[in-house]
Amino acid sequence: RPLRHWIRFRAPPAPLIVSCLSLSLSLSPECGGELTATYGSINSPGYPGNYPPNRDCYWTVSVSPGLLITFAFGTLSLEHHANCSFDYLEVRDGSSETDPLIGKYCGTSAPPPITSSSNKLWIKFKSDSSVTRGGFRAIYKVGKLPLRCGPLLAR
Ligand SMILES: [Ca+2]
Repeated sequence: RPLRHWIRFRAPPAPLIVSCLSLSLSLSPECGGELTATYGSINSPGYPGNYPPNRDCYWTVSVSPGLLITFAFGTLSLEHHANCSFDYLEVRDGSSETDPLIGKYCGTSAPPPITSSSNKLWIKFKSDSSVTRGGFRAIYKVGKLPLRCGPLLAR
């Protein structure tokens, strides 16, 4: 008898159904990924349509050692906020969210092209629960290290 009470409280049917529905909706369209080609592009989920709310997308660009990555926006249109606290694109100089922040972007003011200091970039797109815009599209390409780093060019 105590067991029946426990089950009734721990598994209420209605909230379970709701959470399954919202989970499947929140995963489409897909976003994020691991990029290893010498050039490529990334865009917000659903681009050029509005991105969906409540998304967290992660991309890593990882190319051969000795190459640097230049990352440039084609378009940027995210919900505006003074500190980009709602929807934003975050770019870090490395392979994880603990690497140095290059920039956090929102609104429509796309920055000039970014160049990494190594062969890896980490990118995150986040949207909050309300107000969506057209999103972003960005391209990247790789280039060799500056000539002063000559020995590394020998790879
Ligand atoms: Ca938003």
